[in-house]
Amino acid sequence: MPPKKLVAELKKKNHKVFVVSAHIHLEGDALGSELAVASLLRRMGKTVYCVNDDQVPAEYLFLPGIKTIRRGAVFPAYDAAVLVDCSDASRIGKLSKSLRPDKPLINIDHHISNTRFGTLNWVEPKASCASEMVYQLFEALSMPLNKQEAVLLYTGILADTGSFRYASTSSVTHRVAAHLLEFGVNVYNIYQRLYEDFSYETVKALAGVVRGMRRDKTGKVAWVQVPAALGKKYPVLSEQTDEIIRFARAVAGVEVALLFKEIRRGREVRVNFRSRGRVDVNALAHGFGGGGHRMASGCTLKGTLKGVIAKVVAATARRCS
Ligand SMILES: [Mn+2]
Repeated sequence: MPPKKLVAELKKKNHKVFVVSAHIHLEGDALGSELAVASLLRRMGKTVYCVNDDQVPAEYLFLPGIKTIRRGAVFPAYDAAVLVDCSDASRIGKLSKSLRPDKPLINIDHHISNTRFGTLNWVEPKASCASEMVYQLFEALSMPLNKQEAVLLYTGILADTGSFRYASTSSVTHRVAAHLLEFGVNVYNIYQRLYEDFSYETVKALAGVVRGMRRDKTGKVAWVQVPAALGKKYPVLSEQTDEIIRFARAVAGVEVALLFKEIRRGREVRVNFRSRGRVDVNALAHGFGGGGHRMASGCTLKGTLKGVIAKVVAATARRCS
């Protein structure tokens, strides 16, 4: 449950204007928890601005309230800021520069690598996702959920648990999800929006990425790559990290699956790590300046696609041996 101090902070009368944000590379949990927090605060009588440095992926445009999100690099004037699903303040991108040191910064997150960057920190590494935590925030404030908020939180849970498959899925997760369904959430509709709404061309491109899968000589490390040109042509490829990486993780004998996405051609590569359980990929990503969870993590590295792959695969193979 959220710390009492955090609940009190949200309630403070002199906190009239809130800004709410989440990490770049927006996905279901970031968006679901951000919009649900914003909705909660508005119902408490606050003025709320949702601002993100990154664009909203197409498959999430159905989320209730998605149009209230502004894309920008600067926050408007505010009394308090809430960051959700961020292990570090830098995860909100350029916006982090406009966080005001004289204003409260509320950190709600479930990453084990969280740096406790806030003036108030609520970090639950055991929570399956930030949305599960925001559900508890509604409870702590005795604020009954509405259907829109239930859709947001359910979408966050679905996205971050890999549709209730990952080890982070707990009995709490299922209990929360069960309660959310009581508000009339259409499970099948949300599933289709997230996972069965790709264009024919996109699925063919995805098949090409899977065809390009490689593994090291031990068979413990497998990886797929999305060069910048391909990512630009099919943006979904750079957003559907889990959908792509699961092919590499599905190979028997693989301990760690990797996805390399070239963000800036020849200069910058995003790396996603997924573990089968034995190797702590949070520690692995940490070694490259990133982080995340024990089973799923990421980092961003400078260099060419080829160079980054060689370096990261070698480091990963060492951890697997
Ligand atoms: Mn999350």
